[in-house]
Amino acid sequence: MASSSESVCDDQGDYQWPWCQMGHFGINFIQTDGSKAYVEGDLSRAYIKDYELLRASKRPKDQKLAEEKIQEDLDEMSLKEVESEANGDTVDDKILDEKDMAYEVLPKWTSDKRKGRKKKMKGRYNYRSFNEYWDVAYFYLTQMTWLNDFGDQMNEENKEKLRKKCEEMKPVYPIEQHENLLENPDYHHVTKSMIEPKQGATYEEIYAEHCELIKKKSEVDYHAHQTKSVTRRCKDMISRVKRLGYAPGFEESQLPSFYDLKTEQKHDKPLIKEIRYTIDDAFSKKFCGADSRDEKVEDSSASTSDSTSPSDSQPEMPSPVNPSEIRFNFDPETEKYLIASDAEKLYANDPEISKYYYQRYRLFSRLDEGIIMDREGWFSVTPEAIAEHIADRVVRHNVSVVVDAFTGVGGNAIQFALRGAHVIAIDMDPVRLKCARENARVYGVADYIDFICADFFDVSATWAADKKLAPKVDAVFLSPPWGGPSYLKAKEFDLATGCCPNGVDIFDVSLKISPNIAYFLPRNTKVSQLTELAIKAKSRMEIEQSSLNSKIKTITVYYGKLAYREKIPACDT
Ligand code: MGP
Ligand code: SAH
Repeated sequence: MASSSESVCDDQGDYQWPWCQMGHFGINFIQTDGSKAYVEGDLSRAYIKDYELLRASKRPKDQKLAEEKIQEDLDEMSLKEVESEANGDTVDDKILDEKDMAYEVLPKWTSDKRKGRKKKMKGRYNYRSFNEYWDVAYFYLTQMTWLNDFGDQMNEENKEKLRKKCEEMKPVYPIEQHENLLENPDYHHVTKSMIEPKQGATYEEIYAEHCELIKKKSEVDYHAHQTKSVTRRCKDMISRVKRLGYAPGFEESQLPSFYDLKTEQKHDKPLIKEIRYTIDDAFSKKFCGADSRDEKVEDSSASTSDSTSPSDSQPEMPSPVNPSEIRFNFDPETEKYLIASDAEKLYANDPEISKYYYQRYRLFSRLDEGIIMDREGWFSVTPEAIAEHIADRVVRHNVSVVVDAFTGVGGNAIQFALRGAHVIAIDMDPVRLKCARENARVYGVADYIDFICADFFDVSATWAADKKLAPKVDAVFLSPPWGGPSYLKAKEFDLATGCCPNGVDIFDVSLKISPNIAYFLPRNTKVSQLTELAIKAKSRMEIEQSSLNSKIKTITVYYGKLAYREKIPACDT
């Protein structure tokens, strides 16, 4: 089901931060309408570090503690470096080791021939068809069973000769049921019991019939074995993907249990289809109905107002205003509640936000130069180093116009612009969009960003309805609300019900603008749902974990030409 390519960290030198392909997968789907689809993609990880920004953000009373913690981390890192250097390893070797570990946990294609890694595992070879198996096994199967049935009629010398020849011709990877035919009672008296009543048959006729019978029986056993092995590999895949820190999106218990071999032997139809269907069914469950978006918008406003409502202890913040009355120029007098460097006082009794305040420079390294943010901005802005990396991934040769569909306070839009893209920044919240514009000014890139205060769904519909209004867009970046900081409470994040608006609808709408999509999501988002989006996009995909100082913080899923495929030339800057 999965394999890894030959080269190691191919693009590593190409991105600003070390990047590693953790594994490669290919999944066959049989959808509920019976149609087939195939998705190929990669699991990857970006190793981003921002210790300096984190260290600078700590609260004074925590300073000593923070220094010690960071020092510990740094010591541990340098210790590891010293240890691995002593072993002759380089930093690349360390990533290589991690990749190798990932490689080891992911199931491999049988054709994958990594030097020195191929182990002979009995019964583990995956033949492409029964015919392929029969080609390598027919001599052993027909002759050994002939010996089982008619050996008593041969002299000892011939018997021994045939037995030896059979052992020589035994396939390297026989299926489990064929491991030891001499001892397997199922393969004794197969022909004898059926043919003996036919009086007067010649040995040639009996032999021909014997071969037919053994072929049929072997085919049934072969399919039973394949089904069992697909189930086992799927279970392996699920648990190994979990071990890499992803949320597969379905449980091992959802896979069918091993079937009753006795009953199955009555069918001579390949069973592999059935098991695939069951697995794919788990992938291809229909998402909520078409109206779910409207519900979500309502939910979203509910949860937004919830999550943004100032806590009792907070200073009074202005009540919502009519968008038509919004001024897009920031007024430091009337809107001082937005000034990020003053947030310590503003959110003193709001632990949810003070947590972010004490990481403030990792959000915006230039925070003290006039950055502004509202409450939702604090917990949803993309940490600067991650946003920088995403921009590095997205803004390459052929990407010059990026739509940031959920701009928020501008964490990503600013980095796309700094990287040289022209950005169309959309957000339906006028206050947050104002923050984004002011923040872009702080970073000197406001002139490279068009700000549109609107619902992304309306913008997309308008562009789709009138092509003359639609700009030429190279890529769409999506970072919608995840329903507030509680998104990690559930074991797995559901794209459809967790995002507001519905994360699947968002993707559908984005596809109308560009096939090149980067989707910024919780680290516990169901892989199965992300894969389903790739079917819609008819594209490859890459699920990249952002490891920030060794903690997997978020994921970014790339579709279309943004997904890892081969070395992409870096931007000429
Ligand atoms: P977090 O909730 O701070 O997780 O979010 P963390 O750091 O694992 O929490 P901890 O309690 O384990 O320390 C991590 C990052 O995800 C934030 O810095 C944001 O960049 C992003 N993020 C979080 N939320 C709730 C949202 C959201 O609703 N929308 C978007 N686009 N990003 C979010
Ligand atoms: N990446 C941003 C954070 C985005 S938070 C940053 O780094 O700052 C998600 C944003 O989506 C919020 O600002 C919210 O107002 C906006 N949003 C929610 N629904 C929207 C919609 N339908 N259309 C446009 N923006 C929307």
